[in-house]
Amino acid sequence: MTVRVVVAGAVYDQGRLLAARRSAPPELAGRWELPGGKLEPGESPQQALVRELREELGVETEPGERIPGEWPLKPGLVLQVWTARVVSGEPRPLQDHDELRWLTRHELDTVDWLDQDRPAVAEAGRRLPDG
Ligand code: DCM
Repeated sequence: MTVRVVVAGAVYDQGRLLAARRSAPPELAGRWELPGGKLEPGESPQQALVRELREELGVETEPGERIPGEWPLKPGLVLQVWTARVVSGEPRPLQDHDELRWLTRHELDTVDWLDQDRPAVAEAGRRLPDG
């Protein structure tokens, strides 16, 4: 079976990490994630991330580094995470999400993250300032 990659962004701005609450599908709705989506054929993970964040949030972003690790989502689908920063626009929940929050390091546990995102969120949190 070919394994498809879902790429998600640990999007930083001013010492905070962006969390997005899913509105669909029903089994994921209400849970929080690092926004992203599936790679299209021929795309690099960074290209897919920039496209997904543009489609879902209406912002232009610049990918940074890969957060080490790869997490299974369901058979045939794995999650990879890259850091990114917003270079233009203000994120808005345009599709797939109904709320966005910018979280400081100390606020990371205040939302109900999808289980499969938790290791990446923990790793992303270590890159946030202490303050
Ligand atoms: N997904 C996830 N965690 C993320 C991003 C996506 O578990 N940070 C899952 C939800 C879907 C699949 O990946 O099952 C594809 O995502 P989307 O529907 O956003 O394209």
